[in-house]
Amino acid sequence: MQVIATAGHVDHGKSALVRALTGMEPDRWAEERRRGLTIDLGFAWTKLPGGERVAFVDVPGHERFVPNMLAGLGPVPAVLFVVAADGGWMPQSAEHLAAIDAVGISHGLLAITRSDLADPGPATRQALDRISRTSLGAVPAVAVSAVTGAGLPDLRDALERLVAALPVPDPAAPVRLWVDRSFSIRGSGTVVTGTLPAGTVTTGQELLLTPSLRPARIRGLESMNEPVTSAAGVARVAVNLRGIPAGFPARGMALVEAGRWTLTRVLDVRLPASGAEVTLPPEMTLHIGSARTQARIRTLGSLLPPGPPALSTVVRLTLRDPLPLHVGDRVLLRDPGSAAVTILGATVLDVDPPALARRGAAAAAGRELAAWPDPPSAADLLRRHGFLRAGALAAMGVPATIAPVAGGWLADPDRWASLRGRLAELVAAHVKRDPLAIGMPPEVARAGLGLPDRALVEALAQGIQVRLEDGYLRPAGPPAFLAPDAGRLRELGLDPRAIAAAARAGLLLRVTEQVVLAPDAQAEAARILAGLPQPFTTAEARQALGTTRRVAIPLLEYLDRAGITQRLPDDRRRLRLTHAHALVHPRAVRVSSRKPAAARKAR
Ligand SMILES: Nc1nc2c(ncn2[C@@H]2O[C@H](COP(=O)(O)OP(=O)(O)OP(=O)(O)O)[C@@H](O)[C@H]2O)c(=O)[nH]1
Ligand SMILES: [Mg+2]
Repeated sequence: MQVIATAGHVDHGKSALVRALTGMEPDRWAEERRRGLTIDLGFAWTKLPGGERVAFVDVPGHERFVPNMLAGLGPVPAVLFVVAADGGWMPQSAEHLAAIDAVGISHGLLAITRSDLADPGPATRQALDRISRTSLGAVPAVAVSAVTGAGLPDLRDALERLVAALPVPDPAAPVRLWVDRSFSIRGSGTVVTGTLPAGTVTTGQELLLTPSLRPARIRGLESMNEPVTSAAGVARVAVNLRGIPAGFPARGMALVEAGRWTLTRVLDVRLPASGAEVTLPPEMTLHIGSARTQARIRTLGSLLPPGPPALSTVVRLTLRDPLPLHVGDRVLLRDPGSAAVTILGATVLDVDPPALARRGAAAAAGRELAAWPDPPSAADLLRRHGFLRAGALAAMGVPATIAPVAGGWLADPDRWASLRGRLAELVAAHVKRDPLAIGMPPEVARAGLGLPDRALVEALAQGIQVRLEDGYLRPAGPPAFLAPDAGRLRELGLDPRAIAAAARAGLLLRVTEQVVLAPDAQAEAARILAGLPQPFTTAEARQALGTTRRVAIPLLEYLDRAGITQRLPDDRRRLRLTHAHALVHPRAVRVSSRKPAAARKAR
């Protein structure tokens, strides 16, 4: 099934044409029929000669009802553009075409109506010329008369070709059904209708009604007046809802799938660069789907003096009411107050933009976003945000193209690489400041690096010279042997008695009166020395341990006494075999040589 909206100036014959094509009355209200004027959206459908079903959303042409027209046009993939042969191109022809262009609709066809009243030639040429300069491009044109029926078979053929050329949307796409009508049926309760552009709705499914996010279960479904158990976009659907009181839903609300949309009040969008003569008012009406709300406009990166902001390519919008949006959505901005018809289309670049707190942040954001592709990718968003949860990215409508770094977090690769370096520096500095400290608590590192989650610190520590052990971050390898000198020990308030007591408690390793190391230095040294070709010289050992002779020599003598190393007559050393075996599992050595875990717990 496909859904096509009409468009065109008031009284040009849109409703008459829909009636002639479908046999259904699109003007639903008595007042509309009495006045011969469409006020609100009308819905009608038919089967084309080839069997394809097509529904029409018939819009009003009168300028007073442009918001209704936009609500009908918003979610449809194609338009039937109507121009009367005897009327020619008129103001709302232009305004509707501008709206189609702003929404970015690229499929359609032109019907020159009332061709029994005038030569359709001039109106056809005029309309095709205007249409060709928009997102619709070159479209087929058919001259028709709703009164005589002339041209209707050609129009049906043209509709069939149009429908056949329309892309089939993804049935698994996130559901966002903009409500265009709501009513209640005695015995069934609340019903809403809308154009489903993509995705699938099924009876029993639970959706959320925006902006309240009230849960609504689908009790029953109809498409083109027929009960169905599921409907895939593109479709016109009527949804009977459980859990929503009658009178609650209204046009502009949407039924959405949980977790697949971002309900937002602040968004960054890009306007087409259309020259400097257009000046943006401080506030405009934003339309998307069947919704409309007020949007405050802040130009990002305008270098112009104070006053009304000039049209810039990137602006931040703050909405009066939150809307369920995706990155890449097209929104329409309109200034109903302006003398000139102003309708602008904009592409959503970010639905959760960072606050512009710093001086110059707006200009920087403007420059950054101006360079983004259309639509932006996960890489672009991650470059801006640094980190995003996979779920948040999905709710932005952006496919994740890279794997999470930890616990569902995605990271910008450049930011991640530089954070790795900074974490190593941070931990090294921490240990250097206080070599006797047990290590750096990950929470301190998380705060220091400004990360949103501690799991990221743990993931960062992997693959660099930082290890997380017993809940503390320590530099892996050599830095463990940078012993504080006697002066530093005094500064830390560690006199020989305190050192001896701490060593007895397993809180540090007392190699000599002058050399004090971290408690696991002995096991760590043994692990490093086991990696050397045996036997090894004092110089080789010192280099591998990354320390000075002042520390290396007493440490090696200490290891000799502990039976971990053996000093040979030529002054070289080798690891004793038993320990070399044990060192395949470094923890085994640590457990057998000391009892720090218990001591730490006791602290
Ligand atoms: N002679 C002739 N009259 C037509 C034709 N199509 C529409 N009309 C008449 O033109 C008038 C306006 O037609 P509508 O179909 O109501 O026009 P509309 O575009 O739907 O108007 P709005 O919805 O108010 O924008 C009606 O009186 C129709 O009967 C046609 O092909 N030939
Ligand atoms: Mg009408």
